[in-house]
Amino acid sequence: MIFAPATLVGSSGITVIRISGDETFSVLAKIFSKSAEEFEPIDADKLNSHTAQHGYIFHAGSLIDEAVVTIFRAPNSYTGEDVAEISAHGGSYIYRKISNLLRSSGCVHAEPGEFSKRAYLNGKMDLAQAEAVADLIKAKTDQANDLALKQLTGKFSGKIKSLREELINYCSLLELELDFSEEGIDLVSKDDLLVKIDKLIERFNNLTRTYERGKIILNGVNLAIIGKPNVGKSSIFNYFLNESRAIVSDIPGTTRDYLQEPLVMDGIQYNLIDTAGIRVTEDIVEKEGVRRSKLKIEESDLVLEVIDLTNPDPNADNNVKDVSREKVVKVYNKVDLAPGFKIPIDGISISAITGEGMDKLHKAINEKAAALTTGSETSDIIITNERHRDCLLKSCEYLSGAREQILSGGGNELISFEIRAAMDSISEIIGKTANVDILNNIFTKFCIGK
Ligand SMILES: Nc1nc2c(ncn2[C@@H]2O[C@H](COP(=O)(O)OP(=O)(O)OP(=O)(O)O)[C@@H](O)[C@H]2O)c(=O)[nH]1
Ligand SMILES: [Mg+2]
Repeated sequence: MIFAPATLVGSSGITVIRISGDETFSVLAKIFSKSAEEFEPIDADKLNSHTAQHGYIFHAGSLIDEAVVTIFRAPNSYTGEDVAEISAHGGSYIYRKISNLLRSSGCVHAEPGEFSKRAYLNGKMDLAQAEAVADLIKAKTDQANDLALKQLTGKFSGKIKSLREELINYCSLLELELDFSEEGIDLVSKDDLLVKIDKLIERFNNLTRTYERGKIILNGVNLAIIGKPNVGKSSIFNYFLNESRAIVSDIPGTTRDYLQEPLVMDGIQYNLIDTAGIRVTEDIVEKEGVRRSKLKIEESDLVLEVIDLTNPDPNADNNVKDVSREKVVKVYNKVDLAPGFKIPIDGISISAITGEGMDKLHKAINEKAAALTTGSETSDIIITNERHRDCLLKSCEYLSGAREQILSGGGNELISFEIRAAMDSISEIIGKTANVDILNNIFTKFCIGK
């Protein structure tokens, strides 16, 4: 039997503690009483599923808390096992008391994602749906939430299942034909099969291509603010976050390491990154900072190239020479000091101090980010998970193998072998062929209590 807090523990109205396993209700009977005066054990068999029971938690005859317990009897629960959810008062003291009580009654603290893992193992959801639970919790925007919901409600799994069935169908026909080989009966036209496999490869490739977009929607657009020291990068970073997060000073080289903060603007999630000013330096720490800034330029989806209007660097573009133009937003900062300075037209002029031009900058960034998150693909399903993408790529390789076999006149066994392997690879997405390592890798990334 496992237990874990399903809500954050601390100063809050309530804390929900979830228990799952065979003995859930007999444990509950040992600690839960309908009377506050003294401990009166409840009859665990009389706790009907999908009811909320009001009562009191006791430990060795002493009252710990007043609580409501929600009852879910197997198999109609999240995990498919008997589940009780104790809604106790918030606060770490009460949680500690109840968790000690549960431990002494034979429960063990759940591993991260263990409830969802049990739900998967008990057939309550497939692997892609279980992964969607984690994505839903992580989602910060409408788009990310929609994608996770599509996956959670089985739309994505349905698509994978139908692709899988198509492959099973081809294998069955190829294998059946083998049984009739002596009679020379042709059940499958190899030309037709080739056309179908080509179509499948195209569909898989289309799905795989959606990953770049899906990843950005789910994890956010990485937006790095880069430029020479003292141009105002940290000031812009703080302006966007609306707080004094990064140290700002007129000493060039103030920011030594990059800083990263989440930010949602116009429904798009960003990971905003302030970087160390790029310059040639002998200072070992600053050198490392500059190296990291360059790395961030490579890793980012968008780059904000900042130039000081009052002291423009003619070689500034060198820092982004390897980045495609669609990814770069060029800004001239300190426009409030503009009188007397020529304002170039190849960028947006802003002031991180007065806020001038910030609306324009905001719009330019959002336009570029929107282009990254809205694609031209025909598929209505978007892949957000690297594991799913890898399974599809592997499957495509086997389909290409089947294609080769058909073209080189390979026998039905060889063609069918490749198609079966392709099928196994996509089955891994929904967990039909996933091994223990894959499961552990997925569920340990979940939060406690989910
Ligand atoms: N007048 C004016 N001053 C600014 C503006 N933006 C930044 N500054 C000033 O410029 C100086 C440098 O700003 P920072 O934001 O620390 O610059 P940085 O690019 O992060 O510098 P490093 O961390 O050293 O690379 C500070 O004194 C800021 O107050 C602006 O729009 N107008
Ligand atoms: Mg800085």
